Amino acid sequence: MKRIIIYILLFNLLSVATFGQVTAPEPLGPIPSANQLRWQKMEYYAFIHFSINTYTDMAWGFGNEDPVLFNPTKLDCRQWARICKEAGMKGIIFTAKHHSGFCLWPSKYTDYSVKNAPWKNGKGDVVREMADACKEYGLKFGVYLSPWDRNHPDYGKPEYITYFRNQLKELLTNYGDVFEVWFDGANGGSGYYGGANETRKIDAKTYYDWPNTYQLVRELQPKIVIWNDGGDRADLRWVGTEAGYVGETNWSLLNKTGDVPEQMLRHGLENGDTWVPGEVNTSIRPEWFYHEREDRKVKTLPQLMDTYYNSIGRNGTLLLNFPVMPNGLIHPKDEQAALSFAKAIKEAFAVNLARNTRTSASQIRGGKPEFGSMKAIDADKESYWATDDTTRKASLTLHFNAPTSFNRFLVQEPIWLGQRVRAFSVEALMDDNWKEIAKETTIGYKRILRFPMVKATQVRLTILDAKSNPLISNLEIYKTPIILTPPTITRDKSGDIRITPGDTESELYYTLNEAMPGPHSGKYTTPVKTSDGKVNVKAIAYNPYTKQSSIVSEEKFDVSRKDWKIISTDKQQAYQVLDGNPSTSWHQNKSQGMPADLIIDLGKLEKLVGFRYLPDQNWWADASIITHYQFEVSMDNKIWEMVNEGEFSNIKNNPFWQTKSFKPIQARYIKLRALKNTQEGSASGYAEIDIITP
Ligand code: FUL
Repeated sequence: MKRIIIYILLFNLLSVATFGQVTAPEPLGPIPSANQLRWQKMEYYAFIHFSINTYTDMAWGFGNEDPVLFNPTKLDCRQWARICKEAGMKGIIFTAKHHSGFCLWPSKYTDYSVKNAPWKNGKGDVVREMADACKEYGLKFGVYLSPWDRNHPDYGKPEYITYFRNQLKELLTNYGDVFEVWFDGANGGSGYYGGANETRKIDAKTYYDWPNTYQLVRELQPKIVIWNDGGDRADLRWVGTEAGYVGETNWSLLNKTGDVPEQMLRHGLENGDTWVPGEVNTSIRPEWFYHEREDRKVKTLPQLMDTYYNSIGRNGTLLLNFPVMPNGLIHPKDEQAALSFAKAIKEAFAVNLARNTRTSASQIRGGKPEFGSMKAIDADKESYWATDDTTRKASLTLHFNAPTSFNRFLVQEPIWLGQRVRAFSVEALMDDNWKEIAKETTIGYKRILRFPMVKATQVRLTILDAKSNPLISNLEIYKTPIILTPPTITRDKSGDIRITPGDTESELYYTLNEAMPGPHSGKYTTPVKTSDGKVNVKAIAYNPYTKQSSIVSEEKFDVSRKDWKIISTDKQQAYQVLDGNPSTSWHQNKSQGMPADLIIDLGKLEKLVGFRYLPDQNWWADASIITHYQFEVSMDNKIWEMVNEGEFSNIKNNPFWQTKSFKPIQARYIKLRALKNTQEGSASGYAEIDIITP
C-alpha cells in the first residue's frame, strides 16, 4: 500500500511539473445527447397496451373490429399511474394507436376511434386521461403510435404518411410534454384497409420518410427521444427480443446507416459512429394485450429480477408492459407482481457496502484529488475517478474495515464522456488471496454483476482494456437476499411429469391435487407417473439449509400424448414436437415448401376445443416460425374439416405458446397446416404441439 501511495505522490509531482494544470478528460465520441442522457437516467418505466383488440382477445387487431366493442366499464388511468408510481417507474408509454388503427383519442382525421365507441358516449379521450394521470402522479408521459395501420384505406400510399403525421401533430401538441415516442416496425401485410381486405407490402426503408417525420417530432417536442426498430436510425434501439434482456456486452453505439442484424441489436456496435442505446421492452405477461388465459402466467418475482439484472444491469433501460383488462383496469395479479418486484429491488439495493470503504487506485489522473478513486464511491454521481490520457489498464481497490459478505457489484461510467471500457474484472481478497469473481466486457451507464456470496477484506475492479483512458463515476457493493427460482414443470410424451430446479442446492416438492406444496408434501426425485388424463401440477424449490421456499410453479397439462403418432413423416426426430421439452424442436424438410402439414393420429377419438403451438425457441437461428395457419381435424384421415385458421400475430418477436380455440368437435386426427412462416418458403419449425379438450 505504502508503495502505491509513494508512487501516486511521485506521479503527482511529475505530472504537475510536466503538464502544469490537469484538465478534465476530453469526451470520446460518440456521446449521448442531453435527451438521451435524461432518458437513460430514468432506467425503469412502463408500457400500457390497451386497444380495441383487448375486446377480441387478439394480439393484433385486423382493423375491422367494430368501435362499439370499446366499452370499458371501470376505466381508470389513475389506477394505472398509481401502480406505476408505487412500482418505482418513472414514466408511462401508452398505445395511443396500435396496428388495428383504432385511436384511443378522438382524432380529427379518422372515425375509427373512441369518438364512435359507447364509452362515455363517444366523448371520451383515453390519451387525455392517461396524460393527466401521469401529471398527477409525477410520471413522464410517452406515446406509441403504430406506423402500420390495418384500418386506414390509404395505408401503403403516400397519402397515409400525411395522415400519420397529422395524428402525430395531434398527439405531440395537445397532451403536454412527451418524453418518448414509439414507432413499432411490425408489419404483417394483411389488413382491413377500409374494406379492401388485402395484403399490402411497403418498403420499410423508404415508405415512411422518417427523416422528415423525425424533424417534425423534434420541432413539436424538443425534449423527446424517438424509438424506432425499422427504417432510419432514431435515438433508441430495440434489443432484438421481447423476452426481457439485452446482451452482456452492450455498446450504446450503432452506425448511422446500414442494416442492423439481430446480433447488433443485442450487443450494439463497439466502433459505431452514433449513440443509439438499447431499451429492453417486455411484458409482465407473455403477451402485450390482456388475455384472461394468461392470468396465471404473470411473471414471477425471480423472472422479474432476472429481467432487471439483464436490462438495467446491462446498460439498458427497462420498459415493462401492463396489459389492461377489458374493464379498463390493470389486473390485481399484475399489480401485486410489480409491487413485490419494486420491494425486492429496494431490499436488494438497500445498504451500499462500498460507501464507507477506503479507496486506492493504481493511478489517478495527474494525481489530482478531483479525479481520485474516492470519487467513485461518493454520493455525487457526476464526479468520477479518472486516469491519464494514455492509460488503458488501471485498477481501483475498496478496503473494508472488516471481512464483509457481498454478492452484487454495481459499476457506472460517466457516459457523457463516451462509453470506454471494453473489458474488466472484479477480484476479492479472501484470507490474503486474491480471487477473481467476475471477468466481463462492457460497463456503460450501469452494469450490475451477480455472483455467489463472498466474504472479503478488499474488492478490486481492474479495467483490463478500454477504448481510451478509463473513467468510473460510481461503484456500489451489496449483500442482497437470495430469491429461490421456482422449478420448471414439463410432461413428456409418455405422460410422466418432470420437475427441474433452477439451482443445485434446492430440494423439490410437488402436489397433483391442487394443494399447496411444501416440505410436507411429495418430494420429487424421479419422473412422476400419471394417468392419461389431465394433470394439474404444483411444485416449489426448497432450501433445507435456509428453510426458504420459492414461490409455487403451476402447470395444467391436457390429456397425455402417449398414444399419439405423427403420420405426415416417418422421421423419428419429429417426435421432438411431442416430448414436452420446449428447447427441442423439429423442422420440416426444406424441399417440402408451403403449405406444410403436420398430421397427427391421436390414437383414439377426442373431443377438441382448441390447439396450442409452441414455435422453435431458438430465436436467433433459422427458427422458421409459422405465422399463418389452418387447423383441420378428421375422423378417418380421409375427410378433413377445417375448424380454425388465421395468424399467430407478433409470434416472431414473442415466440410463446399460441392458443387457438374453436367449437367443440370429435376427431381422431389433427392437421396443422403452415401457410406462411418467418423465413419465407423455408422449412417450418415446431417445438411443441398440443390439443385442448374441454
Ligand atoms: C411489437 C408489436 O407488434 C406488439 O403488438 C407490441 O406492441 C410490441 C411492443 O411491439 O412489435
